[in-house]
Amino acid sequence: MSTLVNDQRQQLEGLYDEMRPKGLYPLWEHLAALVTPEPRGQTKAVKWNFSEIRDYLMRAGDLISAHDAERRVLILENPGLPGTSGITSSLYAGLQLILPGEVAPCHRHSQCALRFVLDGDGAFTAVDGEKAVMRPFDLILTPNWQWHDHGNVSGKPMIWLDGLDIPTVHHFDASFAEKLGQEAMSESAPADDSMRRYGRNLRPMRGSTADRRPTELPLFHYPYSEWRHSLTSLAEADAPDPHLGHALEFLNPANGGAIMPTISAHVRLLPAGFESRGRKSTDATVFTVVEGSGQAQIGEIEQGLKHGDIFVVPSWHTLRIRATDELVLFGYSDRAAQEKLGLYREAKA
Ligand code: GTQ
Repeated sequence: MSTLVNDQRQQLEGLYDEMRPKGLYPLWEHLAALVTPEPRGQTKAVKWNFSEIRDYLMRAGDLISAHDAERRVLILENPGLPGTSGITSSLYAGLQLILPGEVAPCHRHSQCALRFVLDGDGAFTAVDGEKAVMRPFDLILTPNWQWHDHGNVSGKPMIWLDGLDIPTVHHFDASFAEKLGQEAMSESAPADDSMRRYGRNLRPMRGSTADRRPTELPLFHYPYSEWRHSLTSLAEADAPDPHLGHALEFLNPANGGAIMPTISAHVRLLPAGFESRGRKSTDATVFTVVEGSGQAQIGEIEQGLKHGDIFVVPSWHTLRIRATDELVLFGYSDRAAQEKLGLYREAKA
């Protein structure tokens, strides 16, 4: 626009002034910011530490019950996305606390959720009346519109990471939610029924869990004992991928695709001393450090990594990870959604 002569500029500004109240704007002033040659999001490469959040969460636990809060959760909001409750532009993260004897009452909503256990052992999430016993570093899903309640029958506080697609559902203005009206749903199946039927790359030929759960998403529990065993075996059998380390994606056994329509999740193991090559992708990813320590370079930002850290790798930021000791990470992203929309890209540095 700088080549325009003053008079022309003035006339254009006059035109803009007249149009603005009518909700009309010149694309030629905005095009470069709207259709960018590469992603230019506001999501920042930030990090939280679990033990610090835990202290705040326990203080909240003294002040409000899980029942009164409905969900007693501290939201991890990205400082680049103030007011959105998003940890990335499409995903949400929170840490949820359930104290011994408490129940987070049964509800369902359009949002998909995953739970990744960080502290405590033996609480449960019930999905449509089927309980999954939650052990450290287990992954549990509550797919959209499934009734779910959480209860802590163990003697210790239970804390997990909630990963939801709240900003995505908000973006589409497609949020519905309802409460069951009773604390817990009555049991519809024995605990771990789905895992027994679908958890080992098999599926029942009849009498299926999918008779009462959605056929397209029969499994909702991926125990640490199993995924860690798979990672160990992979690491013993193979050299690490130079960009990812040893990485395994959690799959939906019904179709071999991502665990939920909007969220993908994976784990990766980086051997002690391993340094990954740079890689970037369009799916901003939320990671938590399950085991070990190291260093992440995320674009221009360096983050030290230790057990309990939760950190964000924004879209199209090159990630390099150095493992000091054997490092095990869990990560989730909106890759599942982006692939369906034809948006997903990745590049190696
Ligand atoms: O457990 O259902 O962190 O509905 C945010 C919204 C957890 C849940 C969150 C939710 C839940």
